[in-house]
Amino acid sequence: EDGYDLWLRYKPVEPKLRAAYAPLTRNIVIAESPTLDAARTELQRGIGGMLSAQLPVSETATDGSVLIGTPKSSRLIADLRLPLTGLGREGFVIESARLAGHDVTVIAANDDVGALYGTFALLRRMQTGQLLDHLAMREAPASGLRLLNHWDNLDRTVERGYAGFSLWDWHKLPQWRDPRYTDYARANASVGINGTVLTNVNANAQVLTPLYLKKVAALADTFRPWGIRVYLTARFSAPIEIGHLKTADPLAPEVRAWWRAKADEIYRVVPDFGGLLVKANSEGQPGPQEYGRSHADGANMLADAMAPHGGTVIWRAFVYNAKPGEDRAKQAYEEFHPLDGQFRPNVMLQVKNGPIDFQPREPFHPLFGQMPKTPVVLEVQITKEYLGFATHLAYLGTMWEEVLRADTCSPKCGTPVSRTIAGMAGVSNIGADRNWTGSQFDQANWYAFGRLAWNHDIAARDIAEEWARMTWSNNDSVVKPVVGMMMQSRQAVVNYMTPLGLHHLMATDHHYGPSPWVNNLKREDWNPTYFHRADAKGIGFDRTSTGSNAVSQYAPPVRDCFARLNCVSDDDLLWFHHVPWTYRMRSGRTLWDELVGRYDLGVQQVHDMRRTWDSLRSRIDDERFQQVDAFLGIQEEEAQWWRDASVAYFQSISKRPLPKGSKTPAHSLDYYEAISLPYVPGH
Ligand code: BDP
Repeated sequence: EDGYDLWLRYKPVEPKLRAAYAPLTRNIVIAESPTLDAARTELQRGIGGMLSAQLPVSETATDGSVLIGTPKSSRLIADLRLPLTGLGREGFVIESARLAGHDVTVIAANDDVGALYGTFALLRRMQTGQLLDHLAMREAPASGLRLLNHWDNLDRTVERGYAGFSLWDWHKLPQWRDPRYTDYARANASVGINGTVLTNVNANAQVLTPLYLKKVAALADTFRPWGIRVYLTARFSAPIEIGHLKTADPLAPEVRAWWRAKADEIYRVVPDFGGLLVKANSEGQPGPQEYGRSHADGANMLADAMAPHGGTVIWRAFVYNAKPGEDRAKQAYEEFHPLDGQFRPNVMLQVKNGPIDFQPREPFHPLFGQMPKTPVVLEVQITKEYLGFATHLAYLGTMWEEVLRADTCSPKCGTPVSRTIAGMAGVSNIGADRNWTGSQFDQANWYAFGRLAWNHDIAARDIAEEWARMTWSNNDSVVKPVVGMMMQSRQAVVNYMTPLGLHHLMATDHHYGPSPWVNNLKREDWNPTYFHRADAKGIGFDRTSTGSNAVSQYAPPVRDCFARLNCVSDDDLLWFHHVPWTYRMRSGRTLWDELVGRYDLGVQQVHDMRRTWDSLRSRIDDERFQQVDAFLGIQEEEAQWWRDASVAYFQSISKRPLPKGSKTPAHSLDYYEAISLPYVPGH
């Protein structure tokens, strides 16, 4: 058990369940197609593992048959006349049915891929110990785009990757198709992920050359049966770099022609290519603004090239180059809000969950709900760039649930972010490590991303429980403590890194460890001091009308709440307000005491997780147990480091005594400021 099998372990179930499942899974009635073959092999693998039984293919239905397919692929399913309308291509029904006098289980869909998703849903039921009688399930995805974004470079390094090198072994493709590609696709399909962007948003035009497109095609062929389309990132200056044009101006006829020809070429090798993801005019990436054109001009030009093939252009809203004195949090809204309605129908706008950059906690991005004419994709970061990399245990289901449920009040209150989006994109945490994600618990974030992208309303706790049952054990004595750890883990990170709405206090560039004191970087908005603004009187970024007025970008009821001290939540307080150290919090403590208290709590929470994990020693297989145990040890040390460094620094500014019971940091501030790590992964 090294974690390779993810949540698809298919371990033998307890005898009682085996007795319940066996009569209902005697054989499988299924037609042949690449996707139905995938469904069949997966079900056979699952039954083989869980029930130690074969699942033979049968031509006819008997008692205990599992029928899988579509009305088109199966006469029997067609005759059952199941209610498949409204399910789209990807939805499915699972029903316990009676067929010619036999008790059978039917997994039916309009398209093979829906049948595949239904098969995984049935397997999940079994893996989580639920019964298979009287089934009447009906599911369809909440949105059509459920996309992983790999920030993988062609040299196999991964930007912000903490799980080893890239899975894509470009050098050996297309001839060598690593079997891991299929396992990757299985895992994605099992949670409904239906697209993958293979390359980094900080893009390299080489991937669009014929040499690489052949390799891309090999990956696309491998993923296709599992319902996954490939996408690539497009470097906006590619016409110059690989097309030898003098310009990449989106309105120049030769540039438009070049991209049209490129799109034609891509679709010749990958007929179901998903589309292009673009980061433009952000952090040094080229874009249309260099030619005096807008984001819409750039996106539409690419969209016109893709349209004849049914391809999509996903344009990122993560832009910043704020001028001195301007609030970086406002820039995306300012640039994109006026463009609503100007994009071609095959353009989607991909917006990060919060207005700055994947911080442990941010308020939701003001563009959600406010681009009614543009399909908006919610982008979250699965890889934990700002949450302790692979070693810190932080279950992000709770973070994404928080943003999905945030009320945009656009067009009216009661409109959560989940109801304003057309898809979800997750920056992948997957690499070539045996356990895929760099740690056992980070697998849960891949899993939770897929589940929430499929169904924006499932509770993070339920997802954690499913995952824990499939990954660790179905025994409640394991599930309960594991879920308990997961559910408090992200808040613990917030507490020991950036409590009460603080943000961007991480070390320069690689973002590992605390550096709230940094104030000398070239750009104002790279400096932690720019974000926390601590001074003798208080701390926090005033984003109300007396400050940057970023609150004005939200719908009035949201704006008014964020702007008022008696309405804004403690969690967002210092994001929106500069508050005196002596300010009385809801807890009755002063802000200073509360801040230190949160840092202390964060450390305590990690300590508690460690104790909980230790109590599971005898119930978890050794290899995985040891790794988690060691990582929690690292996390505890580093939580203490974060707490001590931050408290020492803020105390040097507030000049206030620590609250009673709170310990003096182990070292002086100079010691923490002098820490510098020469080699840190992922940047
Ligand atoms: C930031 C990362 C940087 C990415 C950027 C992005 O530090 O590596 O390129 O996001 O999303 O958080 O483009």
